[in-house]
Amino acid sequence: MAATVISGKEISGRVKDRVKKEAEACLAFSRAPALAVILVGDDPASAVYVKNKGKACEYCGIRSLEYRLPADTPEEEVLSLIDSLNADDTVDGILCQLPLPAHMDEKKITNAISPDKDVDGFHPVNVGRLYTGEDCFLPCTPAGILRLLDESGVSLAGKRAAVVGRSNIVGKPVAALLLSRNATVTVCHSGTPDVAAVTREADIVVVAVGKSKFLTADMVKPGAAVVDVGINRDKDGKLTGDADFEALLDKAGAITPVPGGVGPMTIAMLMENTVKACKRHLRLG
Ligand code: L34
Repeated sequence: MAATVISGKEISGRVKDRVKKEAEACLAFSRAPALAVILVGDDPASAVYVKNKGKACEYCGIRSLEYRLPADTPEEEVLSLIDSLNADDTVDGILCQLPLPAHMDEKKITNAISPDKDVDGFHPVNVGRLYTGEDCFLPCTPAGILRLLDESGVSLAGKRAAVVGRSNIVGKPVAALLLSRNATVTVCHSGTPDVAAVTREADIVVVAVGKSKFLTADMVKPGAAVVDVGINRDKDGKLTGDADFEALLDKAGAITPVPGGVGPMTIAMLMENTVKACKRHLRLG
């Protein structure tokens, strides 16, 4: 039986419709939510993602402030911009699009954002809260993955989950979230001798390694749910994920496509976090 294709486009559309209503409530009460996005340099993929974030803000009624800085901007300049945005009571969320140019210290910049405006959920305070199960800003891609699974009726409690990739922005936090939902989680990485042996046991496979068609059909248990976080561009500029989508259609129970899967959910979760930050700042709800 062919796998269910989980549409991130559709699910993110429903999330954004709800966010839009909440943003209207913020506006009626006081002011629209506001998100500041800092983009340093001219990485073409980052430019696309930031553009998509701006479009989503417009749709949801979130005021978007974009700061596009040249690649050779001194680190201190970005830090002082963040300081002024931290101090600005009309700004609810701040994010600095990654990756940053090589001369900048990503940790230093991420840590400069006030935890109560950290709508990316990258600040160590929010990371710690996630791990200890406290209320926090969840990182957008992991939160989007959980929402995709929930909305598609994939249950997590008691299931085996394999996460392939251990980055701070996807692999590690998605593992923590799956664990918090009572899945039994294994995280595989470049030092794992036999990744396939782990993924074959899993009911849910999340793959975030940045290698086109890394997850092949023989690595997946029949009927498993596959979440593809990869965005790779092939020779002709076509987007491909980290999973062999075509082959997995006949093997998986459910699978997310690329594009139109996790990417749009990342953005929808950012919109949710921004409204959450705004409601807190306004002491609303
Ligand atoms: N600070 N940096 C910060 N926060 C983030 O949450 C991100 N991320 C990741 C990269 N750096 C970041 C994003 O915004 C990845 N990411 C992201 C956002 C949007 C999309 C993909 C990744 C997206 O819109 N994807 C579309 C296709 C886009 C295209 O045509 O290239 C999709 O349908 O998957």
